[in-house]
This record gives sequence, structure tokens and C-alpha cells, in this order.
Amino acid sequence: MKRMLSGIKPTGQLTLGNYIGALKNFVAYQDEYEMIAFIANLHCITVYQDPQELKKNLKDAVALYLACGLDPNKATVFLQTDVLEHAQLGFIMSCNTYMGELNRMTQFKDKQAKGETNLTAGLYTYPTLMSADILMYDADYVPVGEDQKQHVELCRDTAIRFNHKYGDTFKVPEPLVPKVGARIMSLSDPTKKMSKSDHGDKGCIYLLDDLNVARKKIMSAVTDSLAKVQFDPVNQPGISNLLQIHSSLSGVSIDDLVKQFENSGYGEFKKAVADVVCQELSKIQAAYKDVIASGQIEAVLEDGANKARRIASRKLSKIQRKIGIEIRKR
Ligand code: AQP
Repeated sequence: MKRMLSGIKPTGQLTLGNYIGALKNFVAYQDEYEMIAFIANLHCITVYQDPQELKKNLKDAVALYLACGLDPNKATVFLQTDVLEHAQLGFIMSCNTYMGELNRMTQFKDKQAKGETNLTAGLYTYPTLMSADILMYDADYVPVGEDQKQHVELCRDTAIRFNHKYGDTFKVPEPLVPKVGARIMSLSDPTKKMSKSDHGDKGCIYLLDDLNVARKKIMSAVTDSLAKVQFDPVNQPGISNLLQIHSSLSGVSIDDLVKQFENSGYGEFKKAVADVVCQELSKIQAAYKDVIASGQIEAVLEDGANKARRIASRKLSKIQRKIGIEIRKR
């Protein structure tokens, strides 16, 4: 069975973008692949997080993984920090990645361009930790939204270079980017990605948003004055984004949705999108409550960490012997 690895960093509450671009696909793939789904909590602290809020977000993220349908009997679900080998391989990968490569990463450049000050070294080097996360498990595939594709490509380049230098060590992974919904945009500024760290922004739907709040955000989504429901991300980014959201959740193709709403006003179309979103959120939120009430999170994380650790410790030892830094038999 081919292996798939995926992760999310809960720097806030998980969003509809995380769900459509990533989480929903982890669930869909868990029967076909051996799924390793972790919570990237080290990646969270590349930007300061309030410790109490972070703990809550981590717990909610695990609960949402399960509520969205990840089955811990099929998938290995764990916290990155419970497997110490990630940080160690992260350092090794940072010694096998060039600064020129990191300088080209658009996520970091975007944060820099926004004029954000006090950017940390951890934020700059986090793609090397992400390479470690993936390569540790010899993942065949990594399902990601569009924004993370560049990081998986960097991981591939590093793996190829490492294999060339030290002999065949890593499987070179493939990114899997969904055809629809790979980049869900902000509802208040559809030229910008929907991001969980845009706190309090009307543009972002959180999976645990009150349904009335979610509906309001969709009904007030920024559109255009063309008054025609059609898929044209350049001239109608708002409407195109809503079409993607509807299509990803309902499974109806964008072409069919355009036909269905060709004579509708934007109000009617937005109501249909809000119905589909609220239906999905209501299912997720009911399952989330059950997961929290069941008290199963600790056990799932412990079991997942044990399984992941077994793979990671063997792999790290093999890597360290290849490089020449491990000299004693474990
Ligand atoms: N808007 C989005 N549309 C589609 N996919 C998305 N993903 C994130 N936002 C969207 C995908 O979700 C997975 C987990 O991403 P992440 O949370 O680890 O990091 P991120 O991409 O940096 O997400 P955010 O919400 O934008 O975080 P902040 O605000 O902290 O920077 C990835 O596969 C990602 O592609």
C-alpha cells in the first residue's frame, strides 16, 4: 500500500480552506493509502502563539481530524512534538538545503512583503522541517493546497540531492493538489487566500463557526457588479471562489453549477452556497461534540505517537549512519 503523509498547523481554528484544500482529502484517501496525519505543532510556533490558545487549538484540531472522518484505526494521528525525531531530522535537512532555495519560498517572501517585523529564523527555515516531516516516513504522496506545493517541491529537490550525495535514502514524494478548491480565497478579499491567522476577519469561515455567523459571512462575501454567475477567477474572483466552495462540498461540477444559476441573482446563489456550507459545518460540529465528549483524544494521540515513533526512530538511525554521525549500533 502506498503511503500518504499530511499535516496542518493549528495557528488558529481550522478553516473551510484547510478542510477543502487538505483535510477533506486526507479522509477521502485513508482507505486507498496508508495515511499518516499529524498535527504540525512545531510549525505553529514559527509565529508567536498565546500558550493557552495554542493548547486549545491543538486539541480542537485533533478533534476536528476525527470529526471530519479520519479513522484512527486506519490513519496514524499524532502530534509532531511527540516524535522527537522530527526536530532532529529537521536540523539535518536544514544542513542539506541552501539559503538560496529558502529565499525563493513565496510564503516567507509574502510575509516579508507585508512589512511584518520580527520574522523568526524558525519561520524562514520551516520548509526544512517540513521536508523532514515528509521524508521521515518515505511518503509517496503529500496532499496539499496550492500554497504548500512549493514546499513539497523543495522537499523533492532536497531528497534527490541527499540521495545523490549519500546513496539512496529517501523516497521522493509527489504533491497531490486538488483540482477544485486548492486555493480557497478570503470572502472579504477574494484576491487573498483564506487564512486562519486572519483573526476576526469576515473573510474566513472557521469549521467551528456558529452557523448563523458562517451564513452571514457568505451572504456578505465580496462579489462584483457583473451580475452573472460564471467561473472567471480573474474578472470575478469572488463569484469564482463561491463556485469552488460549493462544488468542492456538493460534488456538483462548476460547469453544472454555472448552468444551474445562470438566471439567478447573486443573493440566491449566495444562499445556495451558504446552505451547502452550513450543512457540512453542522455535520462536522455534531461529530466534533461527540469526539470531545468521548474523551478519546489522549488515547488516539498516544497510540499514533507510538506507531509514528517506531517508523521515525529506525529511519533517523539509517539516515545518521549514512551521513556518518551515528557510530554506535542502536
Ligand atoms: N485557503 C486555502 N485553500 C485551500 N487549501 C488551504 N490550506 C490552507 N489554507 C487553504 C491547506 O491546508 C493545509 C494545512 O495548511 P496549514 O494550516 O498547515 O498552513 P497554511 O497553508 O499556512 O494555512 P493558513 O490557514 O494560511 O495558516 P496561517 O494563517 O497560519 O499562515 C495545507 O495543505 C494548505 O495548503
